[in-house]
Amino acid sequence: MASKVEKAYQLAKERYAELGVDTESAIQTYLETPVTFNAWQLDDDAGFLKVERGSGGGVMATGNYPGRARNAEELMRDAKKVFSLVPGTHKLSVQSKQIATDKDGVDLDNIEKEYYQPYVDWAKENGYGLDFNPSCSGHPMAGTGFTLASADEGIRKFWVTHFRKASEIAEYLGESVGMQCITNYWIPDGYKDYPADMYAPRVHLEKSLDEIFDRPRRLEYNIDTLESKLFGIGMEAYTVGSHEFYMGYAIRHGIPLCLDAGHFHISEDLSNKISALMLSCKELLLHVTRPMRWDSDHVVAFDDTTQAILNEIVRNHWLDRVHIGTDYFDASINRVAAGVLGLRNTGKCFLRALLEPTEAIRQAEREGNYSKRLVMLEESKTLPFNAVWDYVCEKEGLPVGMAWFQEVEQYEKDVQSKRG
Ligand code: RNT
Ligand code: ZN
Repeated sequence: MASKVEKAYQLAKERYAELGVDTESAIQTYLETPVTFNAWQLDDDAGFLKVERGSGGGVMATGNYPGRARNAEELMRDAKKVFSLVPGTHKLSVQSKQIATDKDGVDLDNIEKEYYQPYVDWAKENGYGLDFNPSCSGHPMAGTGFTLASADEGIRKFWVTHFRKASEIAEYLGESVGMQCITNYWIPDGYKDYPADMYAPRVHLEKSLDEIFDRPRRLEYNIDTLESKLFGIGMEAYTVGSHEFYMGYAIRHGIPLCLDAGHFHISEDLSNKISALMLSCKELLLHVTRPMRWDSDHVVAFDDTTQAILNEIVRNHWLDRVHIGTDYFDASINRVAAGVLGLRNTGKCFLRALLEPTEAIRQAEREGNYSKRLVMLEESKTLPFNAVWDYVCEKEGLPVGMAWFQEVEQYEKDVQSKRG
């Protein structure tokens, strides 16, 4: 006998079919397309290096909810729990500082691929992919506020070495896992107050990037992407790696950009930037996040801005050129719950985008019938999307509705609450 969920799905499927939408193919695309979850939600961006942590670095996890992952083993366990409660193909974006080794003396300029081998084994065993990023925040060598854009050759070289090594490791991750790795480069560099020279640090950054990319890269295994930002904590006046800086560099060198939804002025619309950039960039990486008043990285919600971003990629069939990743970290609630919720919300927006009767709406637009376009866009918001989502969860053997939360509560009791 068909379950309640199944019956609701059959009715929804008919409704969508009347509008020319094939729910089965939408579900298949949804399940096959990788979505990356940011591992720094689970360790509060702390990393596992034994070197003394520096302050600042432009980002900060706020909240002191107990039970964060204190090492790679705990991190993988938590990430696996997250993935087990979200339908789809999963990738974990690991930071270079999240080393999976106890070895003494490991620092960012001497990382080796074996320090990440446990992630490779874990990913292969579970059918996940891996993404990567070189991490600057909180490191003592970032203490002056400058890394790749530093005027100090010692500091600049340290970071160039780190980024070059990280890029090679990322290729190794992609090659051994069998799914291309996507790496995001983000550096905090900038000034708290207005500088007299905005140009020189950008010249240094350009030189560093040239040095990092000056090696034969194995793009089939990894692509590096450049992530700009308007400002960071403690860098309110000036950020070296601004949007214009990286856009220029990316286009000149054929390197993909990473667009973080929190890295623009709060009234700017990220979805509107994608089609403009796709004329000049072959590929993009997205950092889906929820900026509240500023780049606060709240847990992704099922909201209009996230929906608009996913709509844009799906409407234009860019799933092979625009890579979907998340970037949020909330340390004031259970981190696994935060992980599941943000990822499910990203997934819901993705599936809902795949279910939009886009062709019919575009037809109204081409005919200049903007009343009809608006009516259709509004009507499509209340189509029986949730019946399809529930069905995907049930079909994939996952809890339906908010039953996943009970599993997280149990996990908290059994695992996270026992951490010191
Ligand atoms: C920081 C950027 C960047 C980082 C990661 C860890 O503001 O958003 O994406 O969060 O590289
Ligand atoms: Zn980001």
